[in-house]
Amino acid sequence: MAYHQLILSLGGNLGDKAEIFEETSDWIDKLIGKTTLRSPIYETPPWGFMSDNNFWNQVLAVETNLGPMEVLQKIRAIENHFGRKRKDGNYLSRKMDIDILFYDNEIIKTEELTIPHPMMELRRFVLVPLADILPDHTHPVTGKKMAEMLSECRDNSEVTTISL
Ligand code: PH2
Ligand code: MG
Ligand code: MG
Repeated sequence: MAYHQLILSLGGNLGDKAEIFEETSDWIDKLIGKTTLRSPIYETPPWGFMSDNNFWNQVLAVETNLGPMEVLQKIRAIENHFGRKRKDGNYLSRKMDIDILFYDNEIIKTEELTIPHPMMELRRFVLVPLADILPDHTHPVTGKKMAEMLSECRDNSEVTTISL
């Protein structure tokens, strides 16, 4: 069966982040597919809300034979395992948030799911790790490469590598 290329953004700012990122990677492997590319992990300030807890962020490329909605269900199962709470319209601190950045070159807009992720161009915490692993990947809507999106991004928040 042909695999689909899924690009995921991982982020969390609560709990033992090293353990949570490692456990998340194991869950992705079991429930979604094999990780083929893994960016460094970055420490990043909370973007779009106030919190005393900095985030860790990372981007992964995963081969999956699941469809986009099935991937979303698995992601929710993993986030729920880490006690994810949701509140309409506001960002909350969390142990783990997994966002779908791309699913092949598909463009999807439903109530539940928008792919490519609509906020990625505004966020250095996404674009820096994304350009690390996929600098030449082309955005299916804007036609821009990831390295180009990063160089055009106005977000100037400080994004620093974590060495584990
Ligand atoms: N996720 C958000 C909102 N703000 N800030 C950082 N630094 N990292 C995130 O992953 C993040 C955020 C919404 O999901
Ligand atoms: Mg998110
Ligand atoms: Mg999310």
